[in-house]
Amino acid sequence: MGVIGLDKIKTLQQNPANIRNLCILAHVDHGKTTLADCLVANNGIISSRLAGKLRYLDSREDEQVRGITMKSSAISLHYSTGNQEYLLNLIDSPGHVDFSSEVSTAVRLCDGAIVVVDAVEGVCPQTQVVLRQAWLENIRPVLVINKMDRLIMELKLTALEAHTHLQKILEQVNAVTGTLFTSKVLEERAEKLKEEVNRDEDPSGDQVYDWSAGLEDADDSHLYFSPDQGNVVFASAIDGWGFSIQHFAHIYSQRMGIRTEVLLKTLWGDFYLNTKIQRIMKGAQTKGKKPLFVQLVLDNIWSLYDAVVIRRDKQKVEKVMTSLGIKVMTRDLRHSDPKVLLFAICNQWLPVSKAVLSMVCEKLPSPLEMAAEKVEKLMSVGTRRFDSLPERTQELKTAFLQCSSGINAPVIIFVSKMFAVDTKTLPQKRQRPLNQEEIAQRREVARQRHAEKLAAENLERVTRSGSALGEATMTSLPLKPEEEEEQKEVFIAFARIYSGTVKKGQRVFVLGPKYDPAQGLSLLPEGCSASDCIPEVPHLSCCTVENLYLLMGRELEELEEIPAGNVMGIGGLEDCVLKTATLSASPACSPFTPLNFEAAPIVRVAVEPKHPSEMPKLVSGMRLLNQADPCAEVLIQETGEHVLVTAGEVHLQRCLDDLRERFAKIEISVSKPIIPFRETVVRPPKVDMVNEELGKQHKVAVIHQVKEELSKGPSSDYHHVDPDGLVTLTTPNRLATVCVRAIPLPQEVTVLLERNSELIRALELMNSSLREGRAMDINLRTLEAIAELKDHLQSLLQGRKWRNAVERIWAFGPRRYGPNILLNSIKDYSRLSVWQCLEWRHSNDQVRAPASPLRVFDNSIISGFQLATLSGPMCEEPLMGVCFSVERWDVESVAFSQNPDTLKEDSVSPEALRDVGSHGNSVDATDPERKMDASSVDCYGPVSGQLIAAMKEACRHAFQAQPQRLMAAMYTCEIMATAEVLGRVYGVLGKREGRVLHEEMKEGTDMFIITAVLPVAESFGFADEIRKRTSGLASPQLVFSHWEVISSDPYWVPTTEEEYLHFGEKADSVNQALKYMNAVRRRKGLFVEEKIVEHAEKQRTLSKNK
Ligand SMILES: Nc1nc2c(ncn2[C@@H]2O[C@H](COP(=O)(O)OP(=O)(O)OP(=O)(O)O)[C@@H](O)[C@H]2O)c(=O)[nH]1
Ligand SMILES: [Mg+2]
Repeated sequence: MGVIGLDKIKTLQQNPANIRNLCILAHVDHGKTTLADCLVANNGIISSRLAGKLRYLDSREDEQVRGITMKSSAISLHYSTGNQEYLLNLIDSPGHVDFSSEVSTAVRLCDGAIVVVDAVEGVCPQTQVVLRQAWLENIRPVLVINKMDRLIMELKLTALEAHTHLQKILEQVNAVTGTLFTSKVLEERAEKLKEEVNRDEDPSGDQVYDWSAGLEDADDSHLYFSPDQGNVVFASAIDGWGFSIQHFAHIYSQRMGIRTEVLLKTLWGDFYLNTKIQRIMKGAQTKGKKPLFVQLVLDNIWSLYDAVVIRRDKQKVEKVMTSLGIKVMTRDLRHSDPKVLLFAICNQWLPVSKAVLSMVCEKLPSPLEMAAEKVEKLMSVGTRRFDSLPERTQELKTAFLQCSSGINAPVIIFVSKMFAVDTKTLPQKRQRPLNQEEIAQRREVARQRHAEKLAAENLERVTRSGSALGEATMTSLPLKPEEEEEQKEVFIAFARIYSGTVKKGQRVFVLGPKYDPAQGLSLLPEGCSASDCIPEVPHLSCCTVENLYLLMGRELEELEEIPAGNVMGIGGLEDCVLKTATLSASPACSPFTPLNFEAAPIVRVAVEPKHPSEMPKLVSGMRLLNQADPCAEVLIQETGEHVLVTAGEVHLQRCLDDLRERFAKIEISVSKPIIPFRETVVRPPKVDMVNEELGKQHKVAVIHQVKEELSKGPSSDYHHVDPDGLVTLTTPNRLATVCVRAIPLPQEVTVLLERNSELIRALELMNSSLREGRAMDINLRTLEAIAELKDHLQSLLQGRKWRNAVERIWAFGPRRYGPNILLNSIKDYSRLSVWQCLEWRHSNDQVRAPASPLRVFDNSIISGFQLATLSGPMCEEPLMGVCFSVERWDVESVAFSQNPDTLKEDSVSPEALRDVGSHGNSVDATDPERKMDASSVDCYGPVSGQLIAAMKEACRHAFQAQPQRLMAAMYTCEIMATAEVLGRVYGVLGKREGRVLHEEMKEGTDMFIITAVLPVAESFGFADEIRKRTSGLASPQLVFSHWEVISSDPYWVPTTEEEYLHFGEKADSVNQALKYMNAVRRRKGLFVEEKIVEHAEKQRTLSKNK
């Protein structure tokens, strides 16, 4: 527990004004955990000699071995400055992209963040990501520029050069926050303007003025990082030093008699000291003078490094030490490694912990200062607006803002993740030092036991009967199950309490993400609590807070109660909380918005136990893993395979290790990663495979041949394919016919749909609630976004082919929000458009669909389309970027009689109604043809079902009638490498089908930054290979970026004369798309057309070379 007692922390927890909840964020390896070590050492939890080497918060073995953090973990620290004492709940987060979900769980619980940037590498991709995450959660950041020693020792910059370099880094960081800020202000301004436009007749005059005024008026001073604002610390965590310019301003104001305020303003910037007139002047750069920062700050550090590490000048070192008033132990002074001496000096002169902690206490907000905007954001889920929530829910906002821990304050807690710990490490199981009383008690128990034993022995000697023995063995038996239990993992919820005081044993409501407070309040009796017996409410359950813990890195301390504003661990929730949850004592509370995850899980593998009998263990292990990881997903596929989906290779490795060693504890075998593909169609190519333009004649020949093949195939009287790709299909009972054509969507449209899938999902939800006549609170912003999406689609879908297409969109798919479109091109069939919710807003009235007999089967067409887009004909992967246009659709009137829905519809033709007999499906027996139809219906099932199948098949055939392509998932990666290894990096990229997008030199260093894209299919082992080939100098991070069409046609066979000449008759050169496609088909157990060995004798000629 360190030097600070638990009691002290308990008292500090009561005073939210002096609590800081913060996390450390950065790109991978920029030194977060090392910095955390220094802060932890300041509390005496670890020795300061080990600070930076131990990486105390990396408590897992694999974290220590690999040297990267994989889980975010929290520790409570104490810091006192002046007469104030603070409690800091510090969360260290991982920087590797694979674990960015852990960052999301950390930022949610914090009010502030320390953003760490490597002084050499500067702003890296993950730095931008974490800055954005901090921004999205409205938490205030401060900056630590770490690894300053590398500027001296590695880059060998002079102090002046280092100053310029640091300025550039600050500019880069501020540019990122600047963009985030501007976009937000402009968005808000645009909103306000819109309102003004509505009110004002002619707003054009002051529009421009208002627009710029928005940016200027908005207070962004707290937002930018600048040393004179006091929110930047320069540090070298490994050497134990760090400072803010405040520190030096205080020193020099005493020494030089300049006021501190003046020094604070001038120490960072273009100022210099004019020694002649003893004044600080502006314009150091133009006059070629040393800026103050270099002269008064950096020069001192540079000369210390020079004396201690570079020249090892003992006398100078001693001189410096006496001038700074520092004493070090002789052991350190004589140590063979100069870094030890350096650490000893720096740690006393400029202790990094003090610099960082005082900045944190001064600049980061306490839980009392939570912004109202943040509360509203947390409480309004999805499309729901804050002001549409029930009044009692809105009142809870004050509870958040007050952060009161009084008895009347409702308990509100958010659990951002569940983490597993070994039961052995729980404080309940840990041995504590005993106090006098306990020792006396134990002594008494031992004495009694001894006496009993003696008595038993005596008894045994006297009676010699078996019964006494039997009893003795019996008493020792019950120990065993306990031992087994010891091995178990328990789940602790990683949580923060926003209001009230939570007590051990308290009952609270668990609000699921879909819980609606309005519904809850109406169903529950007034004033009920979680301990009452309550009626069933959807997405609401109750649980008991069994244990409360203070999180202390590797250890936990048990607490009885925790007041508002603190980060904590809760035990006993594993049965009611899966990954995240909102806990509250009041059913009026609304669930918090879900966490923002930056990376979607993409790498999937199938796992199975080595010994089939251990399947149940694997299943329960996978369940635990799913709960313990915020991002990993566990699925059971229709084929019965157990699939694990992870964010990347490193994450996968960690999940598998966890499964093997902690959760399932069995040997497992793991399939090769399952690589996702998409299927699409493209426009017919203009050139052939040898880049010869396909002339008209050729084209005709090619198409002719292809069409011939097609028509030879499955075409029958149920199914017909036109030469231009229009597919006509009739249901087996011949009652319904659909004509469908597949058209490739322009790429921009696909990207737009893909990016807006959440919005489309919201649109679909609104439509369905409109259709069912349910009232729904619709967020105006969402509606605007939908209208914007519609406009955007309209602007992208131009040309004759797409005339009026946006209005005619019937559905999106698969799953109703995917990147494929179903288009209604039927001449005389009108239906409600997917954009009906937009019109609903204007008319404020239930929109009625135009009457049409076909409406009854509308859903069958949509379902068929959803099925077709979910798995395509190439290798049963989802489709992407395909538009299916339904051009004709006939349903025989007799079909309506088979559909019981018809009765409810008022729009059906009278003829159809007449057909409905008294026995439901039976029809007029006097008509012989009808009779035959009816019997055929019986054997093929209901018409709606047949129509689904027919539509699905029609889509598949229409798809096959176009040139088909596979789409591959692509990663982007940014690789930093020195010039020497650049060639090898290119080599590895080339071998794996990667493509370099651009390459630039990082300013001030000899590093190149290469941005490249790489197919996911080729990425396994990529990071390792790069690291090996470059001797560890370059290490890439892969982030999923987009889907890309693989240009080669998997079904390609040579058709033109040139192609025959070039590729030969067999054309068996490598076809990447075919290779991928066959691999997927093989995995799924589908038929793979393969030539095994065609001309066996030819192989002999090959071996002649040997
Ligand atoms: N030269 C130098 N190296 C440092 C400094 N701080 C940390 N390092 C080294 O940088 C490496 C990474 O440090 P970590 O603290 O593990 O980095 P991290 O940001 O926690 O990394 P992840 O958690 O994996 O994202 C280690 O080898 C440290 O020794 C520093 O100030 N100077
Ligand atoms: Mg770390």
